[in-house]
Amino acid sequence: MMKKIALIGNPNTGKTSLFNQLTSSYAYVGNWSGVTVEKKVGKLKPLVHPGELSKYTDGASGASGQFRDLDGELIDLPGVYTLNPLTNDEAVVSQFLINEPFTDVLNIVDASQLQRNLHLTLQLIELGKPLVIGLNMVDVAKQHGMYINYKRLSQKLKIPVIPIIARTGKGCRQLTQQMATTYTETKTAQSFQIYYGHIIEKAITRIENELTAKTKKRLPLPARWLALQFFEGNSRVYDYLQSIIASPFLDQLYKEVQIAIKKTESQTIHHYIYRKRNQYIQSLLVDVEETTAPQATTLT
Ligand code: GDP
Ligand code: K
Ligand code: MG
Repeated sequence: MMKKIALIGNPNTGKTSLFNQLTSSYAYVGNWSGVTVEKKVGKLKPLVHPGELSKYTDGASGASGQFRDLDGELIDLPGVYTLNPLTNDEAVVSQFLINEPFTDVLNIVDASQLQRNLHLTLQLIELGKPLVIGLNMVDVAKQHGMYINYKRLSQKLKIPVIPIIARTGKGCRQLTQQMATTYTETKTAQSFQIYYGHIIEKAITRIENELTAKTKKRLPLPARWLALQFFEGNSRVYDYLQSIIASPFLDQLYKEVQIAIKKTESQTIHHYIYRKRNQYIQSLLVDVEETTAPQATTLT
């Protein structure tokens, strides 16, 4: 099967560097429709020769012992900190996720800026598509005396994490090998969930129920992701939802949740959801950030 892999990450995390390492030729270069934001699609190049396979099949990172050829395209999306479209770039990414057919997500994460980067990662996990994390800039993190225990990060998130240095290409073969390993969408969706508190959780269920009642269609994205993005104020997701659910229902529910969160938390829904993710990230970092090099670090 040909994979269409969306390359998503914060600005300046090495997306273009990684794109150039993983692709050989452009399948397409142009602009995203309606905006002057560059669209680049490249054909993945084979990075592992069958004779070398044993070196790159690392059981701990999730790859099975057998080499699988990776036939597919990589789509270089604009760098974003969140999916909530306040800028053109974020709008392009949200629009892409809702409307374009893609099979997998490759999330590039800056190891030296983990806390900031993981906000996007959590939203991509909620998306429920097969997801691999390319943990980039591990050399920069090391210069700061910081080591990310990527195996533990992978265990916690239940997502494959491959350390890379996109500038030199280190780790890229392992990354390709990991992406070639198939796993199901439901596995990602069930892998991990943040609990957003009873007000938000109840409201998510109401959106989920309304979607089930209003359409028999298979949704392109999980109802939970759509609901969370809607409550964060993602206007592209709102537009999508109101093609299925009547907008008075959405507006009324949003208002109720807004009032409830204001009353109990004295903040906006958007900030509340941000803070919930941040709390989780803080506790995660305690577990995965180390100041001495673990044995397994072989990249630098
Ligand atoms: P993008 O904005 O996400 O597309 O990031 P770029 O690929 O343009 O990279 C931003 C800068 O970081 C460039 O100067 C790259 O050479 C550099 N860079 C990318 N990956 C790495 C890495 O793993 N280590 C180091 N030290 N620099 C990197
Ligand atoms: K730069
Ligand atoms: Mg770039």
